Amino acid sequence: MTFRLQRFRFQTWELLLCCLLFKGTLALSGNFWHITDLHWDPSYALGDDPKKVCASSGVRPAAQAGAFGDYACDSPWKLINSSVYAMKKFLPDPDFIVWTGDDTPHVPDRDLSQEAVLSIISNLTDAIKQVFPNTKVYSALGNHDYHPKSQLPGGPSVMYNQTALIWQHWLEPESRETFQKGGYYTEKLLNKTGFRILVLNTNLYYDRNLLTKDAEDPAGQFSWADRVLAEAAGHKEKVYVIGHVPPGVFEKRRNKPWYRPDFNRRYVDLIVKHHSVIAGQFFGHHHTDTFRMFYDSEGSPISTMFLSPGVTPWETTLPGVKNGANNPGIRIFEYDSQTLLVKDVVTYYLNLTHANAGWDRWEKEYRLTESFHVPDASPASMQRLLEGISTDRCRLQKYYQFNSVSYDLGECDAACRVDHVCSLREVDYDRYERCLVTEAASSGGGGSLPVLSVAASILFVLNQQ
Ligand SMILES: *[C@@H]1O[C@H](CO)[C@@H](O)[C@H](O)[C@H]1NC(C)=O
Ligand SMILES: *[C@@H]1O[C@H](CO)[C@@H](O)[C@H](O)[C@H]1NC(C)=O
Ligand SMILES: *[C@@H]1O[C@H](CO)[C@@H](O)[C@H](O)[C@H]1NC(C)=O
Ligand SMILES: *[C@@H]1O[C@H](CO)[C@@H](O)[C@H](O)[C@H]1NC(C)=O
Ligand SMILES: CC(=O)N[C@H]1CO[C@H](CO)[C@@H](O)[C@@H]1O
Ligand SMILES: [Zn+2]
Ligand SMILES: [Zn+2]
Repeated sequence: MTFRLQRFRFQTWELLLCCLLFKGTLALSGNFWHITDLHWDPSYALGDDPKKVCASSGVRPAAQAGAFGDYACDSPWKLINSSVYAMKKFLPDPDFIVWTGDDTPHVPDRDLSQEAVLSIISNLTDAIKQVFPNTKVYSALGNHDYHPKSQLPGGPSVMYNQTALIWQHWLEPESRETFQKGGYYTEKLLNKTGFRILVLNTNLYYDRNLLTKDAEDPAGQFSWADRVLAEAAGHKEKVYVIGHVPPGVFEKRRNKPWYRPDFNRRYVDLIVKHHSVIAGQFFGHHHTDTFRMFYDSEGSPISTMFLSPGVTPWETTLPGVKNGANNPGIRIFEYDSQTLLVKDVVTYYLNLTHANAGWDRWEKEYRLTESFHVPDASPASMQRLLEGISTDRCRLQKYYQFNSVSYDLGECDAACRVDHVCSLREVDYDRYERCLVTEAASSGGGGSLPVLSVAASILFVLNQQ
């Protein structure tokens, strides 16, 4: 009797203690949504001719077109709406939302205008605002959020002004000032002392941007960021950096960088110099699910850039990419609200084929710590994950499936492994080149890879003629 009573009391204590601990961890823990590359195509309409379903498919037929879209097309409104409501369903009250741009369809400039681009940005903004009326949104410009696309200027522009107006209820007054001058801004994260967010306009560094190609520091953004981060260190702040076009190289095609070389170098230097205050970098543009590592001069991992998957399923037209579509994805980051350390990453997705067949259910695709057996998403853990991807076939395959948001369930072969591992590891272009050589040499299987690439080069040359 007494024993049982004692035991019962003990359990009550246990329960109490447990509750207290649980409350403690809850208080330390926050979460936010990251969405990117929604690419709404207002022209999407089902019909008899698969080539006429959407303007964004170009000359490609939309062979599997359904209510939620097609892998050759950008998002119909139904998919946009569905993704925003899925956010509400899985996490209706996030601390904030990170939205990293690209709202308009992949169509020639002649089919858009300043007004058309602004109206698309405005419509998507309204959709997010309607579903999350009281949530702070940090919004970065993508290269498709401008007309003509990718030509974002390194100085004042009517479009920066108009976009600042569309986003004005999300912007502090001082943010609007820098936004009007260069499309970037910084604020205290959620207006809290000790926390900061840097919203960059890295479209200024994109090699397709002809307006900034001769500029040393377009819109003065680098020197501004350097100053803001130095001040952040002085104030003992922790900082998140968000933007659209990432530095480094695309992982789905060899040797495909985005930034001009000088800008790429300068970006890496900025992160290395200020890594002690930077708790995470969140970017888009790839439409794929991947990440990039940054190291100090001793080779220790010091920062991670998370590249979140896009909502649009649109198959890239970039020459040399095989199977370049993806399922629509959205993602929650869980973080330590005292340090901003990223603790976990949970990705949700819509199987587009399923959705079009009447099963429009967003589902959890994976949780980082569960699927890859890492304790958190710190730079050290992400480095461990990268080493796993590099050396373990199973991990590589898992990473590869998630990379396309479970669209491409095929095998990542030896050349594919090198492309992914080197782009994850080396943001610097020269180091990436060297990585290709050393990783190919360590790929094993003797001469099969060189023979294959020689064969591919010959085919390529033949094709050119
Ligand atoms: C958006 O999605 C919600 C939830 O599924 C649905 O109730 C609503 O009708 C949709 N609206 C549009 C315009 O598709
Ligand atoms: C943008 O707005 C600011 C403040 O209202 C104004 O001073 C500036 O001239 C505008 N710039 C352009 C390019 O329209
Ligand atoms: C941010 O905090 C300051 C004081 O810390 C306050 O004056 C200001 O109104 C706050 N801004 C918002 C948007 O809550
Ligand atoms: C998506 O749905 C299609 C059609 O039902 C199926 O073949 C495919 O395996 C599904 N993908 C995943 C990752 O479940
Ligand atoms: C919030 C909002 O204005 N959404 C509109 C965006 O455009 C689509 C398609 O025209 C409308 O259905 C939405 O109501
Ligand atoms: Zn995009
Ligand atoms: Zn982009």
